[in-house]
Amino acid sequence: MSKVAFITGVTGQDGAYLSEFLLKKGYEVHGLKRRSSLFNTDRIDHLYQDPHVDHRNFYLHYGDMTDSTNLIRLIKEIQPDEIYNLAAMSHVAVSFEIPEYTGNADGLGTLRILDAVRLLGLEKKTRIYQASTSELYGKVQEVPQSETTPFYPRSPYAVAKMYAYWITVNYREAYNMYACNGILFNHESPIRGETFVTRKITRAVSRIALGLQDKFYLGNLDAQRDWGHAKDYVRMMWMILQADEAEDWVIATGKTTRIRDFVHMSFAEVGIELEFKGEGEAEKAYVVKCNNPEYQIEIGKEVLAVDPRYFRPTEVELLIGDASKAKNKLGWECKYDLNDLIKDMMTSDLKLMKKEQFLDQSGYNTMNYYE
Ligand code: NDP
Ligand code: GDR
Repeated sequence: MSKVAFITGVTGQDGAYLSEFLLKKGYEVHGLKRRSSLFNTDRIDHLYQDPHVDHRNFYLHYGDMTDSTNLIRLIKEIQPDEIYNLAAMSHVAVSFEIPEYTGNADGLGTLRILDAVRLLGLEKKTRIYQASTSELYGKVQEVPQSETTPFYPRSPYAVAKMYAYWITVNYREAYNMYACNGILFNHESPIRGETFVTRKITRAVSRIALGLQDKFYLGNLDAQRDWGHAKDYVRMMWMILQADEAEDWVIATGKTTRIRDFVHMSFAEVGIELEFKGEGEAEKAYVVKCNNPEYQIEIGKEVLAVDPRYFRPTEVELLIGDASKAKNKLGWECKYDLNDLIKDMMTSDLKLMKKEQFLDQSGYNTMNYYE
């Protein structure tokens, strides 16, 4: 009998990679997807199976983290061996705009999953992975950050995730459930949401190199993040649920990089060298050299400016994780470093933008919305 997994947030970056990973391992995978007015399954369309054929191993169910009865009914039907609770309003800046919804989906949503398992008497059968986050560390208390570093959340998102973290620990201790927090540091990929900073950069750099866009805008260029590749991190989610004991785990690369250096490195992938001038809100980046004749870009061109509208009311300035526990006890290691990650993202975005360039040159309107 194959194991059965239920993934909330299946249409997101991690949900898509985790589905691929578990299907390869022979799991039957069930995913929770939201109803939307447009198709929202781009990232998992290659896994889709026609519901009219027999012997499927990938199923999608409509649902929402804010709907308890929906979650109880689905978990009752699916009887999962493992639940990966990845669904969340995951954008830190947006959580300042929709704090109540964020608390409901990200905080109470986690309670709904845990309580559904308890209510259905599945405590002994079902193992639960909770997508916790390095955002819990927030205002720097200690570096590098490990499982014992105190939390100091700095956004409605992080506060909601802090509730989710502790309710997971509480259900483990109160009801002897196998429930774990993976405290994952930032992880990115070619299918990262377009409004997170890494993907915003790799998309904009590709468009600028191909002449589809002149410049782009960012907020805080000095924040530092510990960036890994999502493929490495979903493998770890699975490893966490295979451990003998239910525990909480930090997953990180142990290296941190400033946003401005991610910008430099992404432009370097297309042979463009930049110089940053000015300070704070007046800071801008200009092209100083182009080593790749494929890209016709003017020397001295301004390609990046700071826009304070991307500043956050409270910022997380420095994240750098210590994943020694996961390395020593679970044998986890990253296959990708930051250079590999940027190469992967730039290769993919250049390919996508070349399609856009073709449409543009053929007289069709292409994307004109930037966030
Ligand atoms: P994404 O934003 O790419 O995906 C989030 C998923 O949650 C999407 O499938 C989204 O659906 C779904 N979702 C959002 N709200 C609801 C809701 N109310 N009900 C049901 N589904 C909902 O996030 P990632 O894949 O990057 O991250 C996965 C999880 O890990 C999230 O919980 C995130 O907070 C957490 N995390 C992420 C890190 C990262 O660096 N990527 C680091 C640490 C933690 P739709 O597609 O319809 O929007
Ligand atoms: P983060 O990721 O907030 O760390 O949360 P994001 O990529 O949004 O921001 C990283 C840093 O970049 C700065 N920044 C900008 N960010 C965005 N999105 N857009 C900009 O224009 C911009 N300019 C500068 C930010 O201020 C910040 O310091 C991600 C999410 O995946 C969470 O769900 C997850 O929990 C954490 O990572 C770990």
